[in-house]
Amino acid sequence: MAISPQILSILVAIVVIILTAALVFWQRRRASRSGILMVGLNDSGKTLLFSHLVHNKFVDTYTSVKENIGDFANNKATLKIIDIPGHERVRGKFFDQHKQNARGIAFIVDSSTLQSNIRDVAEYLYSLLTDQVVASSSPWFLIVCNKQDQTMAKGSSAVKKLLEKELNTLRKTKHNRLANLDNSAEKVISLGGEDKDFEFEQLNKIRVNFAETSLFNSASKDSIDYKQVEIWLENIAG
Ligand SMILES: Nc1nc2c(ncn2[C@@H]2O[C@H](COP(=O)(O)OP(=O)(O)OP(=O)(O)O)[C@@H](O)[C@H]2O)c(=O)[nH]1
Ligand SMILES: [Mg+2]
Repeated sequence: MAISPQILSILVAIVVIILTAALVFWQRRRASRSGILMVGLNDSGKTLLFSHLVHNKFVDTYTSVKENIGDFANNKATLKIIDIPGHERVRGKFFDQHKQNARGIAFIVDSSTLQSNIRDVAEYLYSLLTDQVVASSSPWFLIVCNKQDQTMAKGSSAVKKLLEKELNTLRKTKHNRLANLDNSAEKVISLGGEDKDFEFEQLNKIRVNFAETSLFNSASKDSIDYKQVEIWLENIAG
């Protein structure tokens, strides 16, 4: 039976309305979340960045055992910055507590030790990007390449390449392992398509940006710089 052009155009209009409503609903939901989760391995600089953003000052930090929570306000909105301890044994618990409210995730990397820590850094990043809640709520994502004052520090484009290469390797090993487990009941989130080498741009729902920061330099306080993080926060606040 042929569908008349009038009915067809009504059907198309209904589909467009439903899709628009879904898009508006999804954007509102993201805008209603106010948490910015600061994550990363221990010693990467999360607590120091938290202190600069929330208290506007440098502090001597110690290994965190619980999260720090504070406000970052601008003229558009107030965001809740949550500094999650990097220690492997506690970070999952704190992340799980706050991930539902994450508008953004800032993943802090010590750019001066990345090469030797690359496996651990990539494993942690992989687990976040393939988290069920993260995959469905698609928060804004920022990779903060910290400790740029150190002479051995990698710049953001080198950090991006190193991470992409390691995530590509991880993706292959994890998928091979899963292929051997045919009774895996868990829903598994995959990291981009596998037809070519992994690039962050393949993540179509999660937009990953990069920033370079130096939060401390014993020789000169003038080199403290976290402007790119502030700009990212301003952009995602509204
Ligand atoms: N040179 C230099 N040192 C930094 C920088 N950022 C942080 N640090 C130092 O790195 C060390 C760790 O910083 P924290 O902010 O405590 O690190 P963290 O990520 O909170 O670590 P955990 O709480 O253990 O997860 C401290 O001694 C900081 O002073 C930086 O940009 N440059
Ligand atoms: Mg800390």
